[in-house]
Amino acid sequence: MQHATIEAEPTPLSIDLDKTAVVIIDMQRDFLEPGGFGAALGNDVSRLRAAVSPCREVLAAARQAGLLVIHTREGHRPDLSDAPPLKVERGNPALRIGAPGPMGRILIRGEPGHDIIPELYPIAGEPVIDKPGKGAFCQTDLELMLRNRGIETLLVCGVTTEVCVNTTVREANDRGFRCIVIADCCASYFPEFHDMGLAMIKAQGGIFGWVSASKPLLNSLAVAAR
Ligand code: C5J
Repeated sequence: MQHATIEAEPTPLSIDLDKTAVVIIDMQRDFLEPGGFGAALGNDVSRLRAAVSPCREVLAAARQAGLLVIHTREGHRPDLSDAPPLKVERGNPALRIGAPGPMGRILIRGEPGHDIIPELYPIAGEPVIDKPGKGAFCQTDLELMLRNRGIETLLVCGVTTEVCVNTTVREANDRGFRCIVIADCCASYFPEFHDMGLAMIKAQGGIFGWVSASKPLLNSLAVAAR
């Protein structure tokens, strides 16, 4: 058993690294690059880039420490059979889920835009969870994978803070997992939603979880590795 103390809000935490996984949410071209789903919704996708470099550092440290790393991708089957019509039918028809775009059909599995950005690309052995919704536990085998490996704590990174990160953290919290959201490894198209999304997680004594940052986490992982 290898413990690490993590500086976090609302309280510092001691976690068992053997029971800890890094979960990287939806760092896909469709959300981070022009011409994808995020841009189709009218967002300035450049706002999400701030999370890439801290995520890379955490990913490298997690791999070095031998932590389980899980990646998620939001998207749908090419025939849209797993996409709720109400999700598809929103917005400009030319820019909807399944419409053709510069990175292939928007938010469709197997298309270039659906894939994870090269900087954070999974390596062999890192599970990739394809999810049809915002939460990573909804209609996926994520919970089964975590339970089979005895995971108790999730270090959560990714985009967007108030949508897929928050939804996943709430789902995880209700299932009894301890979530530590790594603030600078997350980002939103709306800075104020990023801040509020993190505030909501750590409020009321950590009602959904804890919030830390990449630097203290990297320091803790380095200490634990000695
Ligand atoms: C959104 C996500 N923003 N990954 N998805 O629709 O947060």
